[in-house]
Amino acid sequence: AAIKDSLLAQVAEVLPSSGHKVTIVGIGQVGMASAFSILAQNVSKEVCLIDVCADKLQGELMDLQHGSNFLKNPHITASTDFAASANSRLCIVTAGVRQKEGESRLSLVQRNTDILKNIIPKLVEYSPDTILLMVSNPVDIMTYVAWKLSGLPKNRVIGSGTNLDSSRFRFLMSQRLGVAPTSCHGWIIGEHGDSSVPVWSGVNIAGVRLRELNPILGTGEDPEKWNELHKQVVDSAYEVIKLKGYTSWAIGLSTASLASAILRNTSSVAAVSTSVLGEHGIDKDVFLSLPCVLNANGVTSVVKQILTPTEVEQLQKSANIMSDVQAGLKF
Ligand code: 6V0
Repeated sequence: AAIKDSLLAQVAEVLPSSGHKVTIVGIGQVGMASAFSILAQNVSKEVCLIDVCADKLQGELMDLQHGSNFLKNPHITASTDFAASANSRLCIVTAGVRQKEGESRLSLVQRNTDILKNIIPKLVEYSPDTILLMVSNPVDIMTYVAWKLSGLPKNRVIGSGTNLDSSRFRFLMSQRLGVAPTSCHGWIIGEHGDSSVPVWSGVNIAGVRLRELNPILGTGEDPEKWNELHKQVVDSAYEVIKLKGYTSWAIGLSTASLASAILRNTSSVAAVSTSVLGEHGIDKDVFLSLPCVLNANGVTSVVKQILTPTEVEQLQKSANIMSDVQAGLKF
């Protein structure tokens, strides 16, 4: 008899799935940073990688599998065939082109829309109950495109949105104040990109609103120039891309934290891209980030933030930009 049979007396079948399967489409810098964060934090132990590049898939698969001893015995698969993604609870889409130095996210729009046409219908075919988490840029438009292509209800098509921008903002705030980012409360909403909106009116530590300490916080007149923080957030991706060619670790961690909220059904609030028609007076059918309650049913509520007239105006401007870009899309 084989050693396995001499060693083990089987008493029951192993169940085929944990019910927490995550598929990641696109195994470039962002896809792999997301996969690594999800596995290292044990957000899911069942990860399927999909890409068009078979050799790279095999290489990344083996490299991750060789780390299994340091993880929770994950079940990792990799394929160019979407059949491998079947029965995923969550599909994260990071496939597509990224910005070159100095290029804006919006310039990628038609190229990445064409790529999504080959991806989204297949994901939904194999996992009709899935939640889609879009990361490819321009992420707000790609979330709208994925919603259109998928036929899924809006609550189950989510963009990673300004969760990353908000994290960048909270890091910069923490640097100024010497308080941990998790205790620096500040939200960036709207477009993940050049027209994002910092909600200065709500920025607080332990409920102490910084606007009460300094009523011109975030404006051009503020001698402490807190508005520089938002400028730095907007410039972050340009800066990192100029220095290392791409961004990866922060977006990977951001993606894993959203995946955790969804798979663990936590109902935590995160700034993600969702349908904003009717919110804050927006009359366009576009996706932008607002603070959302995230759980196993996707986005189940949008937090009605109390915004100033200037913040509402900026948000509506973001919505108009998205709507104009969407009007020119061919799909
Ligand atoms: P990358 O390293 O070039 O990887 C892209 C991957 O997509 C490659 O492995 C390609 O082979 C793969 N790919 C291309 N077409 C297909 C297809 N049809 N099916 C499957 N796979 C395909 O890019 P990187 O990982 O750096 O960026 C990926 C996307 O994420 C870009 O659009 C970025 O702009 C975007 N980002 C979004 C962020 C966000 O906050 N939402 C942050 C960073 C980057």
